[in-house]
Amino acid sequence: MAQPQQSEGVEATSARAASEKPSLRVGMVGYAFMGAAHSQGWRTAGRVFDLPSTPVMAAICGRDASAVRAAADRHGWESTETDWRALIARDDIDLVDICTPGDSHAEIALAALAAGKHVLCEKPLANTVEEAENMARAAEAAYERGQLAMVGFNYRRVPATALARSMVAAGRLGALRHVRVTYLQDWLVDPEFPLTWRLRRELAGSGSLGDLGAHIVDLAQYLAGEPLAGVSALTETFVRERPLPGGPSSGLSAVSAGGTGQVTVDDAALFTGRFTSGALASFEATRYATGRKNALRIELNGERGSLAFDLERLNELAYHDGTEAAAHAGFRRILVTEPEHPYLDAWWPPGHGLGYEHTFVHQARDLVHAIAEGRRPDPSFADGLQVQRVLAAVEESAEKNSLYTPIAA
Ligand code: SOE
Repeated sequence: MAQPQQSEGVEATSARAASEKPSLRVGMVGYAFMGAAHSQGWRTAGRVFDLPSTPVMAAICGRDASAVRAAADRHGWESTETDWRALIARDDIDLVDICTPGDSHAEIALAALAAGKHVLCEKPLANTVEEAENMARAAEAAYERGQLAMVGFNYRRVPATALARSMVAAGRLGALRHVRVTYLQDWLVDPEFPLTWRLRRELAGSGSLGDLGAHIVDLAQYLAGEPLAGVSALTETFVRERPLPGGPSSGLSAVSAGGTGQVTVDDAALFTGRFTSGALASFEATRYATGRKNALRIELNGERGSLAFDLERLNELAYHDGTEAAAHAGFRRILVTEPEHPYLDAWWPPGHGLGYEHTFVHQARDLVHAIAEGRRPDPSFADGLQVQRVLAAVEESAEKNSLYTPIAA
């Protein structure tokens, strides 16, 4: 590659470098909270990381023409579509990013894979195990044709959780004994909060279980490096009737209209689990933990040491080395902001931390690399299916009143 002229400046240099790379043209379906988060990922990944191809925000799709136009302008998408089938039919789209409620994940993903596109699908992968099985099967067949399909468990992409994974894999904890994980939010505490799509089983599949439980099941299995073998669960719906929503909801807020409707999902899910190695785990997912906004905490205890992570302090990882002399052993804080840490060589100097949105930048980065290298994406649709099976086992166990429920292989 020719050296840039001194007078070109950084922007001209990076613009020229970008134009020499192949582009990866992205079409995204959905433009609410997750659509905005994924937009940040696609917009930023190629500007921060040296990627093998350049993501181009080619088209964004939503049913409301003026709302999707506004989202395109706000987030920087080149064009809009109001029908996802039209988006998938376009020759100039390489990858379809699905940020819709769970009831449409399977249909859109299957159509996109059949049309030869790569796919990124928000979590949970689907609303049912059957849908997830179809998606995983189609993804496997598509992989043979050179297409990749990834599920968006973005909390794997916090530098501190990625570091934790590498420490577990390197044996720093030894044999795992316990995984303790909670994901607590409080946006449903008010019984007048309207009945948005996240509270309707036919749209969301389940409640806190699929929304938050899916994240912590994936993170626990990812960090442990092994799957759960069985679970025992309790679920509850605290507020069974809510006001109907009065218009489009954004993020985790909504306005109500007249009338009320039935909540058809769980409000909270509490379960224990056993990993295949025999390590024990506990999980709590709720949107009723008053005062907790986005509190995902996980602790792993092994025979040689322990690790603890708190999403509300996401630039830190606590580590206890159990092999040190008792007199000076104890949990210490690793500030995960060094260039040696995962993802951080491309960001700010040490001590200048990252936030929630960076997980979506890292997700886009990792998918672009996997596509260029023809590597199976991580997490794959098969991983998403496995999480779906755990969620189904939790529901089955709760229905049977907490009997230990093995997970189908
Ligand atoms: C709502 O509970 C929510 O937006 C989840 O759907 C996301 O996956 C999580 O990252 C933040 O909270």
